[in-house]
Amino acid sequence: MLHSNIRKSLFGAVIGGALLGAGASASAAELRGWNIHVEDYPVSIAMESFMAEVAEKTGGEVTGKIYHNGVLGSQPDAIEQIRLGVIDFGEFSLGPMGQSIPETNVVSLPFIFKSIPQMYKLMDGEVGEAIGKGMIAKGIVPLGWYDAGARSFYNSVRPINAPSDVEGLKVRVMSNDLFVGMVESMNGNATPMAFGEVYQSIKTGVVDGAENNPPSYESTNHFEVAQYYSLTEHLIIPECLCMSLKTWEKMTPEQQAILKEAGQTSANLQRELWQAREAASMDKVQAGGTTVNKIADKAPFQEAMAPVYDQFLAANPDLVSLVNMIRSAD
Ligand code: BDP
Repeated sequence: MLHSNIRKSLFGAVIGGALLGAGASASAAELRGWNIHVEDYPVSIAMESFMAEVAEKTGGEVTGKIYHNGVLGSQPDAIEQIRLGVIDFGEFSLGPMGQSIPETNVVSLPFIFKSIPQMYKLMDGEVGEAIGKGMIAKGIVPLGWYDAGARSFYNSVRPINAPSDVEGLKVRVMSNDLFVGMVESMNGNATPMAFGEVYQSIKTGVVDGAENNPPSYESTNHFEVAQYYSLTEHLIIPECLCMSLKTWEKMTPEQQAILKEAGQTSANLQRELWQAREAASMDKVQAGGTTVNKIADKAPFQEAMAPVYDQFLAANPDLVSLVNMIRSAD
């Protein structure tokens, strides 16, 4: 499929050049966009609207194609590829970015944000700016912060009401040592694994469960194979629509301004769509047989996961002030 696209665009350029003269084929190549989610997911809809706005406002000079469903590769691989410019843009969770961009790890600390509105406020201000700087230094330019709600544990064995219920469970986590430490702090067995492999791994018993927000738990059908969903809401990890620095540097200042503006518009749209999808997903999983349990007091989970902070802060003294900035915010 990729090959035929490339052939098509080369063919188009040759025809354009031959018929219309050199100036007519000056339009930039079509950008390649990575997305892990299904096409009707809030992220996917917002990305499409971003690209449509960019195409329109640049008068067709910057166009792009978004490859949904993770067909361009797993998230950890795609993060490396966007840094190299093999992928031009994409929508990423900051979770798996932590392995290569330490600043992004501060939002992967359990219970760091007090609420989703607080996360929005901080990401749209100084905290987002500091994290964005770290990303740019590693070749990734953020264009908008997207919402991914809060992540909670689900599994096929038992509801989780207390940290001790995690003991002995095999839990899939995103690729990042922080999440391994988080599960181990409750004596669970953590397995880092690509998102696309989780359904089959739960089904065949390789793992007992995983943790994610309601739309991802639902859109992947994980709820069919892990029917206890326990609302620990231990991680509020923002996501970003971002562009490869290599691609960014090829854009004119006018095109960069359009990309930034469209990134922000798409973030606003995504946040709105997210609210509706979260509610719809909760309905769907419950209708599909999931048992949901709320956690009235999350303090025992916070206490159990505290060593994750201690280790992180000891290993990253330069990030202590950023962590404190978030923790002391209203
Ligand atoms: C989803 C994120 C996606 C991650 C996935 C995961 O939107 O970027 O890849 O979780 O758990 O919520 O891997």
